[in-house]
Amino acid sequence: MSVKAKILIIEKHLSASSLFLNFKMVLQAPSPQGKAVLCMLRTDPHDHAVYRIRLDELRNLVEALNIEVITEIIQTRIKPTAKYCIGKGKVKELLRCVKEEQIDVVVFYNILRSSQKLNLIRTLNCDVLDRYELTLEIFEKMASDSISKLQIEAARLNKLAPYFKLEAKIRFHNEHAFLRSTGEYAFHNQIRELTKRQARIHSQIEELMKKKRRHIQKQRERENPTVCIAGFYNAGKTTLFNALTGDSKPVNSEPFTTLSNKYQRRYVDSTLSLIFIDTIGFVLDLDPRLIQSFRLNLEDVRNADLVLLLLEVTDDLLTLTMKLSEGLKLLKNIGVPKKRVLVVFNKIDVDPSVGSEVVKKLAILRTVEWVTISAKERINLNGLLERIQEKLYLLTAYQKREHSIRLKRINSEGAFRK
Ligand SMILES: Nc1nc2c(ncn2[C@@H]2O[C@H](COP(=O)(O)OP(=O)(O)OP(=O)(O)O)[C@@H](O)[C@H]2O)c(=O)[nH]1
Ligand SMILES: [Mg+2]
Repeated sequence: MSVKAKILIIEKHLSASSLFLNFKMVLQAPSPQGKAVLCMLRTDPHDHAVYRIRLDELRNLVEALNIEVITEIIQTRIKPTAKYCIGKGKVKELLRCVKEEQIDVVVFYNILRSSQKLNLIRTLNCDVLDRYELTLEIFEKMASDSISKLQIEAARLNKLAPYFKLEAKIRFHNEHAFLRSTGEYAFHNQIRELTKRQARIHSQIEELMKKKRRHIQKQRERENPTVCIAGFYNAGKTTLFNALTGDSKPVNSEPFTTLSNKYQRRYVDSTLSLIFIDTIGFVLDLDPRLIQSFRLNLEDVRNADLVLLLLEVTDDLLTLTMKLSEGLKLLKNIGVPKKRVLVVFNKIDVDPSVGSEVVKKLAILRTVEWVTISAKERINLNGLLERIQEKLYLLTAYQKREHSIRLKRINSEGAFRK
């Protein structure tokens, strides 16, 4: 069902009580289908290559929803317009294309403001999604457990609440008093219900967060080091998790096969066991609101003793460079410093010579530690385990040293104050 159709349904039901029921229906509506146009506003006129990688990723995500991509419309402009994000002339071109090709959905790479989305839907008369909403559509398709569903709903409400508020406000202002009109009462009622729902989900997530922190604390007390496998979707995180722990979690070439974290112990020897954690995949230009909504998953990444940043050596050099620097930046934003990261280049089985060549060319690798493997063909997994142990040993030694320096400093400050 298209967003336009969903809005029409809401507009048909004018009683105050049915308004909220319909709002619920929109949140649970089926994914978009059919034919799509990709649209992007390129704000850097000197960008001749990176935008292509971003658009290709958008295309992959759209195709993962079984939507056929008919064409792409790109505009270069320093600033987005307030009304449509792209300029008026481009909107006309888009409208022509939507009509001629009978397009069902226009997918924007740029994140749209509520007013821009509403204006585009009204002008184009078809469904309009941005990168954030598209990612959520895929999450929804792949989600099977209640925690993932809760986090998806939180993320959806974060983005959709302002849109619904705007939509309800416009309708309320355009409406005349009549027997079945929604009126001011219904508008405020809808906003109140929305805010309540957001607050309820927020407190449920906070409760789960407390539980998770207690669990992490217990794990720390037992002194089992945790190793988190992070990276972009499809990098092979679950394949590596299964290969290292003997588990058999689902592996798939579709994006976001893993949504909720998976845990498994691996005994390295009689004295050491490691807890491996498989996590949700990253996407390029991850929206901070999505990070915030998935903080339950990311708490494990933040608290892990070591994070493996998994990358596909099969990507071309530019994509690999982008993913590596974005991945490190994302981890830093979550609270994981570079010294706690080990970069792992996966899929070297595809073409070992290309793999080593690409890795040599990545200048950034002078400042990070890395290793090459094939999770699927189990190449160099022992080498990876050795590096993990080495790094964990250094990190604990480092942490102990930092701790004693901090203690000394506190003691000396105390002595000085006396
Ligand atoms: N050739 C090759 N393919 C691999 C390797 N590791 C994983 N794959 C393939 O890559 C695809 C994605 O693997 P997953 O393990 O599901 O990747 P993921 O990172 O867990 O993906 P998400 O859960 O979607 O984030 C699958 O088709 C795997 O068979 C590898 O070492 N070599
Ligand atoms: Mg996975």
